Amino acid sequence: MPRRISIRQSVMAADEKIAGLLRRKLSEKKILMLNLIGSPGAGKTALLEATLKGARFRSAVIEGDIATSRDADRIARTGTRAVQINTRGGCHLESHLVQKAMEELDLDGLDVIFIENVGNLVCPAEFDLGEDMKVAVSSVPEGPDKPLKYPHLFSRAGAVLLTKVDLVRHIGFDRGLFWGDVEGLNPLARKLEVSSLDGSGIQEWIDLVEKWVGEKRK
Ligand SMILES: Nc1nc2c(ncn2[C@@H]2O[C@H](COP(=O)(O)OP(=O)(O)OP(=O)(O)O)[C@@H](O)[C@H]2O)c(=O)[nH]1
Ligand SMILES: [Mg+2]
Ligand SMILES: [Zn+2]
Repeated sequence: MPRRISIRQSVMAADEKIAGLLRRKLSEKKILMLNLIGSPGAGKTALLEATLKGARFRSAVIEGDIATSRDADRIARTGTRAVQINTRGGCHLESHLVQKAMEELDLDGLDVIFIENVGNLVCPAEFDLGEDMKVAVSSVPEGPDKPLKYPHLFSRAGAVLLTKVDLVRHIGFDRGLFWGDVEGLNPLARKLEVSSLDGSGIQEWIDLVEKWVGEKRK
């Protein structure tokens, strides 16, 4: 049993080392990398589609899914370069997978790499992929109680996005509870409400990413 623990620790250590290498490379190339994390169906790909249609910065997307290239195909239809990683059962992305995907990208022409992690509110929060920031994506139909029930992601995220806010008038949502709990866990996180369906909040989100791109260039 102790042997098993030590193997796991060495795998984790190797992965952290790769994350460090990726972070250095991105820093050299002045590319911002955002790691989007949220439940299956929270609206991560829809958010990316809306972002890429409206953004002026040059982007690429790394898609993480257990199977299929459906999300990468959706991103490619916006005219943005997308690389699909299939984890074949793995419930989160690890840095060696991101490293492989990055080899497929022409880094010289890029301002931002968006990673869409495997749909999962739990373990993706534990893994460093070399990103500048984890972005928590939580949607209205999931309910407002999620931040305190899944605190690791919400407390580590640099930004928290509440998606599908167009649905509030149909199904209700206690915004006070949701944002109060996020604030309690993570007062420094940027907090935004968006709808990829009606476009509300999307420009504000794009402006925020653009500001981060500017900060990374300096
Ligand atoms: N009403 C509404 N529906 C949305 C919105 N964004 C996404 N959806 C719907 O939610 C469903 C899931 O959206 P996706 O963008 O595929 O979600 P995802 O988080 O990428 O899902 P996985 O990659 O499977 O984890 C789709 O049926 C979308 O049409 C939104 O802003 N409002
Ligand atoms: Mg998706
Ligand atoms: Zn996992």
